[in-house]
Amino acid sequence: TQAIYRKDYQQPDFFIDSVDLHFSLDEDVTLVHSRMTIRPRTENQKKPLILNGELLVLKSLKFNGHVLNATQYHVDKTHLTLPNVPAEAFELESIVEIKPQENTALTGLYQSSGNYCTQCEAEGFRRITYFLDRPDVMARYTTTIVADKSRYPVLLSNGNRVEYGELNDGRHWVKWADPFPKPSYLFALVAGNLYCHGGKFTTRSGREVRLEIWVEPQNHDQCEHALQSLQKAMRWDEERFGLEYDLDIYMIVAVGDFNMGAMENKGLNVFNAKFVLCRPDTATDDDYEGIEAVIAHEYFHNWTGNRVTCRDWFQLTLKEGLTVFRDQQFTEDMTSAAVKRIQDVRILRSAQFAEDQSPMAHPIRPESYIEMNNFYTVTVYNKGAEVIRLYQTLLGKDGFRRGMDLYFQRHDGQAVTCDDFRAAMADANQVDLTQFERWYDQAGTPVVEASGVYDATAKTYALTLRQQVPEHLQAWHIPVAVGLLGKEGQDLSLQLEETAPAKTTQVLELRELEQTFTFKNISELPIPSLLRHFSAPIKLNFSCQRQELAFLMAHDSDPFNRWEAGQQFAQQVIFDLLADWQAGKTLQLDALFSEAVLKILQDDKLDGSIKSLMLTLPTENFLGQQQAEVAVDGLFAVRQFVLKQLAEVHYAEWLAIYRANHQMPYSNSATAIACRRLKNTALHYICRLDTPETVNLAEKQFKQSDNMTDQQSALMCLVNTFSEERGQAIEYFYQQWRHNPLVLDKWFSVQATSYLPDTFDNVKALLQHQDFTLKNPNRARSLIAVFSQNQAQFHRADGLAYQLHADIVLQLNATNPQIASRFVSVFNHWRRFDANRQALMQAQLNRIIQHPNLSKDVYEVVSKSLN
Ligand code: B3K
Ligand code: ZN
Repeated sequence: TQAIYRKDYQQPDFFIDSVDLHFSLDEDVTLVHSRMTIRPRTENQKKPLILNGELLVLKSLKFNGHVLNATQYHVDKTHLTLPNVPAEAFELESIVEIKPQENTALTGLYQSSGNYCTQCEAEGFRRITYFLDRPDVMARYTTTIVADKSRYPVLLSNGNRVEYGELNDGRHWVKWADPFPKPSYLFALVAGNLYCHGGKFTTRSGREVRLEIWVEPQNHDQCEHALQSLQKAMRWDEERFGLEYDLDIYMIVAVGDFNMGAMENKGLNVFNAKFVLCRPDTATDDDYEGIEAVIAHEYFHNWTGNRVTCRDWFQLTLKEGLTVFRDQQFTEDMTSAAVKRIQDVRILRSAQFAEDQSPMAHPIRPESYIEMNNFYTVTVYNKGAEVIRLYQTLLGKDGFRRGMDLYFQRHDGQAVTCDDFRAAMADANQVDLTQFERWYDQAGTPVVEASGVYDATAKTYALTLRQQVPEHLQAWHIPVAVGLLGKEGQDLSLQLEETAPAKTTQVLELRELEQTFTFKNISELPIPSLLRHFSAPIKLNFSCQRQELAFLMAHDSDPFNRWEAGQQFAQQVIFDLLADWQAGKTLQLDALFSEAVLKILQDDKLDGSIKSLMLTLPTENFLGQQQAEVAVDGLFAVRQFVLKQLAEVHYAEWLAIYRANHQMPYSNSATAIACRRLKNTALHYICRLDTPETVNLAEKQFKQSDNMTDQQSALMCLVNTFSEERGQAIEYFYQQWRHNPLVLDKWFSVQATSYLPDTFDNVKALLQHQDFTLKNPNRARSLIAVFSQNQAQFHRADGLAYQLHADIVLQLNATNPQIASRFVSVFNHWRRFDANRQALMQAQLNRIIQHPNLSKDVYEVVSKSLN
């Protein structure tokens, strides 16, 4: 449990140039034979060779062909040390035994549905063989896999298949060679009985690449969307960034047991089946979009991550922030830019801003860690992506592209740092990005206050921006995109200098603590639209009247800010009602808000996806974050009140929208998706009334739909009613889908998201269900993680849900520490609640920290939380 610090980085003493691996896979013990060529970094150095290795049983060790005896090396739980090695290149050969069948942590080599697969990032390769398991050691790999042919007909690894053959004992073998040097975290191996959905892609330089999606045979009919997503991503990266794929084959394997979404191993991605498999009747529209985005993300890593990798794990955002930004841009181009932007900002604000407010807050480039796997966070990923977006906002799309080109020109084949990336952006555009480093080394969400003064005689509008910088920190470099609206809702033309070109959106660069920007020739009192398209990951405070919010909500030409105005409006309304609720007054919905919602409902020009987002209230979770102390019960009650009021007041409109969008036959086009989103948003409002009539509508959709989006939405509605149909639908869905694990996950999730008061009891009962298991991460998340986000039900005042949650964390701690650590993180926010809940959560944290054999993963999170 020792922390590792960024400032302590040192170059490796040795490099490994090549490694030849030989796996003999067996149900009992698997043998891993490795032969490495190793070279000291500097001439005449006298350093011991210290290799990483965990849970390995060393069987033999040879140095330049000679067997070493036990006095010549030292083995402990985490390392193999050779105290005396010569100052020139040498060969080291080892044989170790491992037991993948007992690996429940799902890192290193493990089994899923009887097949073998690997997960090496961040530090899993050391559970396979002794190695310099760090990203700045890049080697050429060859991999031979030997296994029983009938049980493991398919044997895959990175690169190209170069040789294969059969043995006379029923086993066969395949040898793979990867021509690109890579860090160990990108190694992969898969062996099993798998079906291949094949395709191809011709690169813009005319090379043909074979594409293969490997899945368990029963899933053969759920691969086409994944294949098409891959082809789209490959084309897009050529067009947008000039980046072409570099091997002759690209493989994706879907596995049922996986700790996260997917992994970008060179030429052999391993995916959580959830991000590969889909069919209209089993996967929702959001699942389809998720698959396209994750397939693209892993593909984009081939350049941003694999060709240019990280020098050390503190640099993780170098590849993750950049790759998330790239996949966001891809999705913006493939679907709707505004919808995607709103969705991304929602994630950022609900999860990342919350992380910034928690004891786990860290800069996108952390300064220290105990367990690296704890730093695959929304901060490193999603705030990291926002920081990359800032470069593009400051430099323009072309300037950003110039920076990317220079980055690849300088660093292809290298393991580099975030500073190298920033330098490429600065040098390619001849700008000074020194101050920009604050985004990498300062944690927390910057807060900016804005205020404006209109001078009617001078015809100027002066906007003052002030950043609140905590004492130990320095001012950030913040681009704030600004528009000004005239009385008719039109964009005014904006000019800062007489000579500068006028624009309707100006990007202001805030670098000082306080700056005033004066727009000229403004002939009427404007309504400002600030931080358009959320041009920086900050909190912007600008006091706005409800009339102005309603105006922006109806007119802003920036779709993001139009949505944003609606959210702010809703938030004001909810907080005012909360004050009434707390004072015991009767609640009454603000008429102006209700009218603004009606305008959105009736706006024919708005696409259904945007409209749904505009008709969705901020979550309890998000609202709670805006409070000094989360008012769990009050927020729940008030938000339910507003939803029910909107449902009742506009009932006729909801019904009309429902009917108008219901008949559309299934397709996965953007238009069809938009219709389903709008229709299902309407259904949710309608079902708030919980009358026989509304229940009937949901039930009809539930039974008659030909696609999972509609079926799941209807089920969700029914689960929140007190009807008889509720139980029937739950049972019907179970019988229909009990043999499809990904759909069964939805069945658990839907029940865990219910806002009815019996949800905790249901969750407890579901833990005992024959199909529930903590061994499978998707299943565990579908019930436990989903329930822990159900604010009002999870944060019950009696603390029973906390206790149950802690029990589960302790169970998982022993089997899968990565998942345990993710789950325990809900308690990070304990200090934001009332005294009673604080005490209850703290008690569980204390119980966990006193547990013997706590994993590094859980220890790090809980100890920081209690600190
Ligand atoms: N790079 C992997 C994440 C690995 C997580 C290790 N605990 C997936 C991705 O970001 O693409
Ligand atoms: Zn990634």
